[in-house]
Amino acid sequence: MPAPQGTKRVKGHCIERPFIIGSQAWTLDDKTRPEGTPADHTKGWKVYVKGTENGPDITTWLKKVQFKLHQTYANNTRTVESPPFEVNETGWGGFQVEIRLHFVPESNEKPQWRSHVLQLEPYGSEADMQAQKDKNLVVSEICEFIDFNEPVEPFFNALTSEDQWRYMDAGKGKGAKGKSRQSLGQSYTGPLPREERTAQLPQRTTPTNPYSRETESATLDMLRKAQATVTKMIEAEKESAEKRAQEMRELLESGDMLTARKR
Ligand code: SLL
Repeated sequence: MPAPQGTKRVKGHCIERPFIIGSQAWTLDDKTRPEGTPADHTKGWKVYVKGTENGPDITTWLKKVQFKLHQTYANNTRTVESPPFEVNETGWGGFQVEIRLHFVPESNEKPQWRSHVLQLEPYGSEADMQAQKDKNLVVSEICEFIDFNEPVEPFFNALTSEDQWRYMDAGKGKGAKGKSRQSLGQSYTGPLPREERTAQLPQRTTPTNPYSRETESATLDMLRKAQATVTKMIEAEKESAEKRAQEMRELLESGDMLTARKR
């Protein structure tokens, strides 16, 4: 019996998409404090899910996002049905935001969870922290990946179609399904020539976009070096433990410890 229409999987293909999960936070002052903000709320913040800069239209695969906030918030599950997928709030404390990604119906995929720590306080090196204080802006972002393994045919077609770049071509900022570039919520630096469009991470880092293969390989290098350092430290530790054990055996054999204890 043939599979029902739209549920036949495209064998041997896994389609991957990078995307960004992040938050921004700032200290409120009289000017930036929204009306009616509770007196104990010291910070303004937003948490978001967005496509990569100049990447394919994220709504090709992402239908809606649910952000589960700390239970101290009223209606703490916030559902965002269209881009930009973000929640703006104020508060006094950081917490872990649970993020449920719902995919377009034609994907036939179950929702997936991701997690993001809402970072309210400056972090990193002294210099980084100072820069964040000067700007009154703490940005915490991660480039995540999602794999669609053997997607069903209609979804495979969408993920490989030119339509996901339509937002770049269209005049007056209107793209596929009439969405404007701005409303997509992904950053955009101008239409890329067709041959430079990629659904993968771009090759190079630019002043506006740190998420590139270049960064990825530098990060992997850093991790490999750190791993080598840890391996060396473990070896040195093992060696010195072995040395101590050997000294202990020698002491025991010489009988010094026994006589010492008897005395
Ligand atoms: C914790 N970090 O893990 C703390 C919780 C809760 C944050 C932080 C305001 C809520 C409201 C708010 O900032 N909650 O007043 O609506 O236990």
